[in-house]
Amino acid sequence: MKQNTPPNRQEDKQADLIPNKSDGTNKFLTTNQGVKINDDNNSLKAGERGPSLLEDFILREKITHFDHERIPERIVHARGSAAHGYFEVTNPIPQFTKAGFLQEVGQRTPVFTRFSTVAGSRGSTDLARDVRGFSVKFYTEAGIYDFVGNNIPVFFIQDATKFPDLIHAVKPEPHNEIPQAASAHDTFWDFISLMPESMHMIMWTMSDRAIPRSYRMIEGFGVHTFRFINEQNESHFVKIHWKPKLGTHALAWDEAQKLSGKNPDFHREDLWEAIDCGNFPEWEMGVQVIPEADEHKYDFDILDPTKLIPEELVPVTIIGKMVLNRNPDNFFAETEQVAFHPGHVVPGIDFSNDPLLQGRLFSYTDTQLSRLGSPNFHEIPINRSISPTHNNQRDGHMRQEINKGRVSYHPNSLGGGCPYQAKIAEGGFASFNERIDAVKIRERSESFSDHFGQATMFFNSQTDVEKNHIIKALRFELGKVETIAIRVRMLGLLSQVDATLAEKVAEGLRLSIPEILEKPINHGVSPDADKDKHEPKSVLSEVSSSDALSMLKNPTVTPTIESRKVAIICADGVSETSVMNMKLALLKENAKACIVAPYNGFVTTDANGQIPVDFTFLTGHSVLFDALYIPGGLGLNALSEDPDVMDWINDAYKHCKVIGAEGEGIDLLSGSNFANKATNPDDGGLVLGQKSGNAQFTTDFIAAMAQHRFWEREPQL
Ligand code: HDE
Repeated sequence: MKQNTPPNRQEDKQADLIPNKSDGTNKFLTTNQGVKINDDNNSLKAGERGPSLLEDFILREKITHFDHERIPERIVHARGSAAHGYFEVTNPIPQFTKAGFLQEVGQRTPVFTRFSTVAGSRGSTDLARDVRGFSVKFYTEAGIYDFVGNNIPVFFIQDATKFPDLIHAVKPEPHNEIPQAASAHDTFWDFISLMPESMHMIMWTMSDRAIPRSYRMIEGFGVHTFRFINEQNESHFVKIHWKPKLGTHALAWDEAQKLSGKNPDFHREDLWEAIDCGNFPEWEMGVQVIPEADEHKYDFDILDPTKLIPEELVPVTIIGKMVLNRNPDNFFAETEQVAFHPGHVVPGIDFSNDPLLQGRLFSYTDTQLSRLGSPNFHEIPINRSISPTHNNQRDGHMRQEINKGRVSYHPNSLGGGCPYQAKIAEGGFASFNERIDAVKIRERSESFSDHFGQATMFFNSQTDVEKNHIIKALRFELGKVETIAIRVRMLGLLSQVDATLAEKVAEGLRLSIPEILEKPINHGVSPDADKDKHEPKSVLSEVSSSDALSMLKNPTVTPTIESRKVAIICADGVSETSVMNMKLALLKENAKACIVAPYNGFVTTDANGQIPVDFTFLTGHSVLFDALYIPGGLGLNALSEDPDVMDWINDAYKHCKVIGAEGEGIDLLSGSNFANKATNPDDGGLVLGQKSGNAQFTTDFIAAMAQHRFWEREPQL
């Protein structure tokens, strides 16, 4: 029955979590058994200076619990950050799916979303060149639906059985556990150079997608083709996309590496702070829907996870939006214990036969068993469904549920047949009845043999700046590979993607591109397989270039500086009017201004006012900010003697950021690496105002910041 107002279950998960929350404010300190503790500072001893006694149950309990505080980290995606929020339907598509949470405009479902890096361990840097995980747990009325995707729409490999090999290759090398959270080492590129199917993904991971400015500025992709099932039990193939409201933006690679030292929690902090101050990150969810009849229509196989469907062929239809509006209360209880699984689906969503997806359907529950230690991980509050659960599964470590009665089997008569099965019409999940008539075979489909076509399409789709970043990333990564044969093999593969790309990388490595592409003995096929049939091919895509694949060409988002951070460089004698004007102007745009000075405490302005200092040149760095503003005011000149200040300014310029300067602030630039530009600017990212307090200046500065970076500066650096 249709309701007048759309169901709003947004708060249901928060309500569900309340009984599990605990707060010690104004409470006695107790043991886990509820006994009040009188002395938490001294263990029980035989005499003041004597040995400790085994009898001390308070000490034993405290130390034992501490000894077991750590659980195994995720084997991949160990480093992550998460937040609560909601998903709201904006454009229902009942013609494609009967999924209950996608039916009505305005309908809200609670979500918990976790972003992650892949290769690094739990304590590693946020700033690694890496894929980012994008997982969304939907607490729907029909049970949990998990979207478990990445910020890149394709993957390295086509078959799940290669996943352990891929991860062993990218993780720190096993003999010395070096390097942490980095793909720039021999074992990774050895594997990749023997797996031509990875070339499309390599183009993406070497692009700026792998060094995002913020988790709030990444896209999300389901990677695999899934199925939507409607009320008539008709199936459509579907690819799921998330598009960030703030657009997709990247850091500079040099900046990312410096940030790893200055603030390895940069992305974690950015997400936390944005939510904390009400700048709620938002994404639109879109779908590419492909009718069953079109399964074989394209020049690639839609079951092949190394392929995307160009938006030119199947446009993305936006169906809803996700808003993240609440930080977790406890990192371990929520972010660490949340367990995602691409196999957690609800009626209306089903799987395709993508062999990578099929393997994932096994892996995720299996990994939770060792990570969370029990088949009862679904009872952990963050994983608990808000729709009721009843079945005949029993017992196991840490069981919370107290099942009543003597019946724990089905069918039964003693329990009146309960819990009973649901008809499809009552919401029972029934797998899509796909017809399969096949021989059992351990082989890859020939339709998966195009390993280069879409890699070329991706490279073609990039702007010159983006192409250059890919070339430099490959020079960096392969330059760190010690085995020359691996570098050469990679050049051979790159030459299949794009001749200029390969040449430019080869130049950096001082190597020649091999004339004949070395045929690896085993590029993902068995020694008995028909080699000709599985010869890696390049099928040139009917879409030779797709704007949606370029971050810089993507015109869908209105430029904004919302939630961006500006460092205002100050010293005693700084112009109060300039600082205040800028602060106010930035505040109006919902951006953040931080005062930076040579010392903590406050700076005294030219009007004898005092402004509190947020960072010193020692505690911060320009890599932590999106732009620099150097106001006028006598006293600023003193900063020209400080090498730290110059380092801030030179790096901001090098990382193609906007630098605004007024009055004496401009003089400060004369000591920088780009002093010539500062007197004769032909660079839109250098905003110079002669007079302090000029309104046009702040407008120009903000407009320049909204362009994110001035990458065109790079060739002159
Ligand atoms: Fe995962 N992956 N994966 N993966 N994956 C895990 O599950 C696995 C793949 C993704 O925030 C693990 O709970 C296999 C593709 C994300 O908690 C594990 C294969 C995509 C996360 C696992 C893949 C992903 C994981 C480790 C190849 C993008 C983090 C911890 C067949 C569509 C979820 C865990 C979170 C986590 C297995 C490939 C996304 C071991 C076997 C492709 C975002 O089960």
